[in-house]
Amino acid sequence: MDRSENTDRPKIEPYDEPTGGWGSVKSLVEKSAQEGLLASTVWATMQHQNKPDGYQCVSCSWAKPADPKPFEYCENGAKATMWEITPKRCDRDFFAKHRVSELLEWSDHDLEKQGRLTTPMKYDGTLDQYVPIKWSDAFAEIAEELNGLDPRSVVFYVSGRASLEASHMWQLFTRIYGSNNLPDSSNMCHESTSVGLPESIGSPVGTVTLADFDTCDMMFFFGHNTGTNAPRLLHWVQKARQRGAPVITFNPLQERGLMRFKSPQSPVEMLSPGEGTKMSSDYYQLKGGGDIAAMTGIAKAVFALDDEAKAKGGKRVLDVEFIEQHGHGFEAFERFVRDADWGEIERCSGLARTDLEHVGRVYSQASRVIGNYGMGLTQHRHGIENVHMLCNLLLMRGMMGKEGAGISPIRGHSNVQGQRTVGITEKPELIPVEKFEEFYGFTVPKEKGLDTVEACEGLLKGEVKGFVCLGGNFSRAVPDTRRVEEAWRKMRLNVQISTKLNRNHLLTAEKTYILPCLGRLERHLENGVEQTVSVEDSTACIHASFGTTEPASKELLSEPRIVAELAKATVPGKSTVPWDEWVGDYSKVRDAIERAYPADFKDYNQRMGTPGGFHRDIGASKREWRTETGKANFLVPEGFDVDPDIDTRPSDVLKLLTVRSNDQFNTTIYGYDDRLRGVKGTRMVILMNEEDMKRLGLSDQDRVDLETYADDGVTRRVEDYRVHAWSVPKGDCAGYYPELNELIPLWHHSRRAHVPAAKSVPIKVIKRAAAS
Ligand SMILES: Nc1nc2c(c(=O)[nH]1)N[C@H]1C(S)=C(S)[C@@H](COP(=O)(O)OP(=O)(O)OC[C@H]3O[C@@H](n4cnc5c(=O)[nH]c(N)nc54)[C@H](O)[C@@H]3O)O[C@H]1N2
Ligand SMILES: Nc1nc2c(c(=O)[nH]1)N[C@H]1C(S)=C(S)[C@@H](COP(=O)(O)OP(=O)(O)OC[C@H]3O[C@@H](n4cnc5c(=O)[nH]c(N)nc54)[C@H](O)[C@@H]3O)O[C@H]1N2
Ligand SMILES: [Mo]
Repeated sequence: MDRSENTDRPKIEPYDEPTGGWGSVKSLVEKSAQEGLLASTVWATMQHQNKPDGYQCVSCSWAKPADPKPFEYCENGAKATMWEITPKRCDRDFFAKHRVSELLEWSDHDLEKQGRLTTPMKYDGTLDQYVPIKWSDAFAEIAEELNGLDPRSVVFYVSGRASLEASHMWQLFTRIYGSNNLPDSSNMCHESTSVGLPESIGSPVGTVTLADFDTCDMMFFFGHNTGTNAPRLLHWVQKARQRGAPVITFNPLQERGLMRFKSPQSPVEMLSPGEGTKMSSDYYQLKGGGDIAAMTGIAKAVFALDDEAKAKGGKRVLDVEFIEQHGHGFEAFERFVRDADWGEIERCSGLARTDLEHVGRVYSQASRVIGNYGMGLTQHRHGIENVHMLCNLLLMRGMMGKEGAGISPIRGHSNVQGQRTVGITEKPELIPVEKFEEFYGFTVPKEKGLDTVEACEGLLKGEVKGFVCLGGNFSRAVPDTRRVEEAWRKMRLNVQISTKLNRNHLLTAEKTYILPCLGRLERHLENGVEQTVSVEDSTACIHASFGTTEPASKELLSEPRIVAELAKATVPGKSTVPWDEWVGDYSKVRDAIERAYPADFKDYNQRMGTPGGFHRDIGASKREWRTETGKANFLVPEGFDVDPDIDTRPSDVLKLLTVRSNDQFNTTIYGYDDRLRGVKGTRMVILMNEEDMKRLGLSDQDRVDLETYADDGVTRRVEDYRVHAWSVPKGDCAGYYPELNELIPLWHHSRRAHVPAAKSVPIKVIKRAAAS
């Protein structure tokens, strides 16, 4: 594969500008020019972004306010929009010119850069090329293939962008066909949340809405790169800072967004000199994986302050009433924290006791606290325990289910949370099985399906024979790239419903199809009537999304239409789902969702246009704990080590954190600059602590190979990376996903949630012999 670089002399220099600001504006102007987009087109489209009567951004899932600003979008949301409305086309002429083996040498960036897919295509092995196929033939052939396979050997992957309507139809189709193999991108992302939060508080999603962000008096950020991955949230952080609320951040890397920010929405800020708002009142570069230790230290400080208050007869620091009325398991948690040794806490977190005591004091003085977190907590062997621990920390002070307080998992894809809500899950116990059976006259398979890691294991064992993907770039997003790619090509069937060409399309199976679809920004006409879709944001609010732009090609079909046609061809007569009626009027799909999930979707069609969306029925937001104990559970971790099964003791083993740049959306690489980290022209860098570099005999710009340190007989290696000294804790290093996924062993994942532990990969950095 081509290198993820565009110059021979990449430049890396510290970026000390604020996030937002003019850098952001400049980056957008450059991107629109590269896409060949007229400023007027971009402008006209973007005015509708994240508006109640417009479309919901296809980038991240951050909440959409009821009273949007004139420009309710960020640099990265705008890039995602431009990437979708690009005038470039990856059409039949393109495929006629390039053989698949040639395209396999291209980089991710160059593949997607070709523009929107326009025509259904089928791979022709004798030509080694994709050739056009009629839609009706594609559906008939895929149906025949599916019916020739055991449903348990076929996987129906969903990446988190498809609408609630398309997703609900997709899971029904999969189950009528006979499988619960419904992994989605959430399996690589917030699954530690989906498993951990219900155990703690009885809700699979966060408890806060934007109203809480407006009234909180303190925030925590654990392991989220807000400036790149949910930049609109920075406005709420900035407002909180301006009203004096402390914001305390824990992250091994110094991420600009949570350090300095200038709002591009504010002419006054943009035109004034200076560094913008200081976003985190305190920023702690803890060791990767040190969060349980750090949170234990904070909790220990809170207990000590509470002891003092009690002794003096003052106001308690613990919320004793809350703990008594709502808590379960508090005593065991208290014992764990009180018994914890400060030396051990300092060693595992990499932070000083005095710092954690300071955080404990600040926390003790606040009365409405939000705990935000991202992949830095979820993508570890102990991802679930990380989530439990943040709940414990909030619960001990009653910071749950009251105004201005609660837990805030910052979700990724723009509808990833919603897909789970409407039935995308491999676990049948999470769906209303009896209702589906009663409404549609078919038997839902009861056997648990495959999640992402299990689907990969199935591939490696040769048991998975077919993959049908509703969006995404599965093989590129998962661990153990080389092994998964090899196994993928041995399958019988590969079907990709997509908007852009990516590497997963090039891993051809015996039969391979690309089915191009409309994007969310485009008008969906069915029956001559414009259709509307809907999505759920990170704060569990549901919004309508109206497509406004002209479709990229006349041949494109909408995702609901493609699902319906696949279902009609594959499982005719096997259920009473009125596929055509639903596709002719998406409001009928919403009626069906409301019937299946009445509490969450009451008056769905009427309410989905509500500015700011309508909030789902989240028990924990009202202090209703839908847990087995009926209480909010304090859950005690086994210990501080996030990777108990990995031996990182050898002195030349480092822990690799794989992260996103400011110029990518997951496997979609917009460009090679990570402006907010000052890395330009390359993604093939490994950012290391200077002392580690010295210790390992490395200097800046040295060329190195990276190899996974694991004792499983598999060599995992990437070559010719460039070392760069960086502000990162000793023993940790960082680099970019997805290029480094080759280094993650498939078995290295959160133990119960199966989220790949992409934030703690044990590697060795090996200096290359100098070129002669
Ligand atoms: N522009 C843009 N926006 C996106 C995406 C994108 O690719 N581009 N992707 C979307 C998706 S699907 C998702 S899931 C989200 C992801 O958004 P994030 O959750 O921000 O994901 P990452 O980029 O992986 O960054 C994780 C952060 O955690 C830190 N970290 C790593 N290890 C640890 C640790 O052990 N402890 C702590 N406390 N911190 C740690 C890293 O330094 C990094 O700052 O963003 C969504 N939004
Ligand atoms: N090492 C490492 N690995 C990771 C992560 C990490 O932090 N580190 N993060 C993980 C996370 S959080 C996630 S969410 C996954 C992401 O995994 P995926 O969701 O599978 O990947 P994406 O890159 O978002 O998918 C991009 C493709 O989606 C298609 N697409 C875009 N828009 C649409 C649309 O509207 N409809 C359809 N049908 N297709 C569309 C395009 O063809 C595009 O090429 O990666 C995971 N992998
Ligand atoms: Mo994600």
